[in-house]
Amino acid sequence: MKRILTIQDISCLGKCSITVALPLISAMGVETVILPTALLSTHTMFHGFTVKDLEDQLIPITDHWKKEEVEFDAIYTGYLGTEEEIETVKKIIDRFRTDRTLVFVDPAMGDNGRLYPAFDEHYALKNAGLCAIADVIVPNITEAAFMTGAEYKEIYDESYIKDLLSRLAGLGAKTVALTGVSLSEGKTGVMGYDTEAGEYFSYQNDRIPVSYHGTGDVFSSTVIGSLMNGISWQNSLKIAADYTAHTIDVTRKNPKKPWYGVDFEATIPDLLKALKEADLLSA
Ligand code: PXL
Repeated sequence: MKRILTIQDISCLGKCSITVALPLISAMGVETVILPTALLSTHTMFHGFTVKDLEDQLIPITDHWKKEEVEFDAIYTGYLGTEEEIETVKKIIDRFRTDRTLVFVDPAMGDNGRLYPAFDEHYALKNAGLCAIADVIVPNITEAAFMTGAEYKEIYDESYIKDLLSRLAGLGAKTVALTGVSLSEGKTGVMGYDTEAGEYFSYQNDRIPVSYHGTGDVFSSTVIGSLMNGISWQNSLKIAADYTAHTIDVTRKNPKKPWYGVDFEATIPDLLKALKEADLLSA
């Protein structure tokens, strides 16, 4: 069984970061080791949340793992609360990376043209430094613009997206994928670029006119889970885009949905079906 390490916060209530990554990636048949960077009562879209920084635990925990000679097939990082955490995470990647470790970075820090309340432009540049050492990165357009100094646009064409992809590639990652890319009216999806093969990949779904918290984490967890199942990066992006769109649709139709996250628990069987079909196709 493949084993991945995911480094992000635990938001006890809120369906994001580790409480999405752990169930989803485990359900996809991949052992998921967690390194919690902070413990929050809820995610930061709630008012009055509590937060306990766990920064001082990161090195002691990983020291212990080193003694146990544990190895990871992938390291997946998500929301990291502070610049210091980013620096520590870079050191941890350095310590555990081998020739066969896939380093996957979701620089979760903003959306819709704005950074989340906890972050500023300096933080975004630190995250660009983390993306530089990754094999695969999956920012949205907001995060890409803040990390590369490009203008954030809501109305754009494919050449704007290709320019963002080339700026992201310039940071250093091998495969770059932009999420929340709309290439025609009523559509949304993902566009990726493999710097080694010089290949683009684009996939669009119908846009569902609602927005829920945690969908970026659902998308990223599904991409890394698919990659660990031996699925190509293009098909992994497609499976994740379809699964995220499907989960948003199911959530939207639930009259009793909580406001703070999506009903990914209800759609896990559909994800596993898609994964099985992809495996069969590539066999
Ligand atoms: O889903 C991203 C995320 C993760 N963790 C925390 C957050 C957010 C987004 O706001 O607040 C604590």
